[in-house]
Formats: sequence, C-alpha cells, structure tokens
Amino acid sequence: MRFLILVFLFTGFCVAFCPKNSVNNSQGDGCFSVLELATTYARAEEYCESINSFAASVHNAFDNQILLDRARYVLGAQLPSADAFWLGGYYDGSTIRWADGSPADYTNFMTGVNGSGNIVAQLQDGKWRVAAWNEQKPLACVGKYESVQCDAPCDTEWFYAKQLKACYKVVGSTNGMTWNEADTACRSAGGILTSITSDEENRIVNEIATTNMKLGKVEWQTWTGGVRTGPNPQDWRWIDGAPFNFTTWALGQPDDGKGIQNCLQVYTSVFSGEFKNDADYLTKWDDLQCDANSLNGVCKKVAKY
Ligand SMILES: [Ca+2]
Repeated sequence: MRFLILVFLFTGFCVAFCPKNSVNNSQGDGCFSVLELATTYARAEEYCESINSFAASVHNAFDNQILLDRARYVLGAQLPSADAFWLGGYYDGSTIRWADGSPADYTNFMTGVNGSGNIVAQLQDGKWRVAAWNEQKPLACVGKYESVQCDAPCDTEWFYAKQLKACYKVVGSTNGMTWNEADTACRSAGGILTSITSDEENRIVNEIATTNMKLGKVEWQTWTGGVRTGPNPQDWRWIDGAPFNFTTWALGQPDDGKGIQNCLQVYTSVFSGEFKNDADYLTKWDDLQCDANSLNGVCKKVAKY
C-alpha cells in the first residue's frame, strides 16, 4: 500500500515555466523578456545579466515575431514613445555578432542599412536596423527556463500530493528535535510546518512521517504547524494561515497537560502497540509541550502545479 502511494506521489508531467513577465521562444528552450526602460546598449546588456539572461539573439522569423508581439504589448502600455528596441547583436556592416555567442543564422534587416552599430528591431514592422551605442532604447533579453527540472512539481526530496497541490518533506533528527527546531528546519528548506486540513492530508502526513522512521530513543513523534492560541480545546491555529476546521484529536486530547502543551504532534503508526487501544490514538493528534524531544516534523509548501 505504501509503495503504491509513493509511486503516485512521485508521478508528474513536464511543464515548462518562464519567469514572470516573459514568454517562451519558438523552440521552447528559452524565454524572452522586454524591459520597459530606455537605456543605452551597454547598460542594456547589464540589465539582461541582472535577470540571469542575455541581450536577445534572434534565429528565425517566429522568434522575431514573438519578440515583436511582446515588445508591442509591454511598450505600448509602458513606453509609448519607443520606436524600436535593442537586440543583443552588433552589425559591422556585413556580419552579426550576437552577445550570447550564438551563430548568425538569420537576419531581418530593413533595406538600405548602412554602417555598423548595435541592432535594434523596429516596433512598426519588426525590421532591424542599427543604432548608435548611446541612443536610449528599451531592450529585449533572452534567458533559459526558470524551472530547471520541468518535470517536477516539487523540488527534490519533497513528496508531491497532486490532489492537494502541495509538497511535503520530513525534517528529522535521530537525536530528536523541539518544535522550534522543526519550524526552523522547515523554513530553511523553503517550506513551513504543515497544516492538516482534511482527512486526506492527515493520511498523507502520517504516511510521510513514518516512511523509514522508527522512534528509537526519541519519545515523541511528529510535529505539525499547529499551535495553541488560548486555554480552550478549540483555541488552535495553523502557522501557515490555513483554517483550523478539520480536527482529529486522540482520545482525551487536547488535555494541555501541566498547562504547558502548546504545540500539535501526531501519533503516527510508529506508536503502534504503545496504547491500550491503538485506534484511539494512531494517526490522531495530541497537544504537547513545544520543547519535547520529537523524532521529526512534516513541512509543506505549495506545488508548482
Ligand atoms: Ca496532550
């Protein structure tokens, strides 16, 4: 059963992402951005580098049109006085040198271009000409996909729960960890201690928290992002802001033992056999003192898709 669930969790599909405010090129291996500021060519290159891209090279008519459409869309709203935008190339009068080192295998110069200079594309018709280095133009950049692993909805080592559009990761230590230590570990991994907002999510948290885990010398088990907000049994919240509507407390919990139990742990199946009646406790919740030494915690973050 567990094997089947993990196979399901790991199943994804390939979706490529371009960074915000950019569009795919025609080959699907790069993203075009047009920046809505006017600048000299030298500064244009620096701006592109600052967003991990190059001043754009163009290798076919499709890309030229994609860039033109993007430039008209961006500049029409932001910089209506612009007449052309920088590409990432220099024309010496006979050949093109692209700034990204790619081959000069396509041109779209207007007729009658004379002299040398950096290449601009005209907004009116997409044709190219050259401009002096110190003219102020908007610029186009080309970069690689933001997502290096386009087939993964979650980062490496995170479990994908497709139906919840969420990624989960166990943080743990054989020496145990307090709630604060689990909280810190989740945040440094880019997530947050998980909320549990449905029976399905509770099942997933239990599955993940017990995979290859044994209690050993650690007395308590799995931290979540539940924290007490007041003295009453219903006074709880999830630190990720999810509504605290679903609950599945163990028998007699939350009991606020000694008046210091302010953090929410799950009795997972590694406690099997520890109770008089396992069904009253296993996969259910307990309030626990936050400095208790627990085996692990489950972190969550939103999946990319
Ligand atoms: Ca308790």
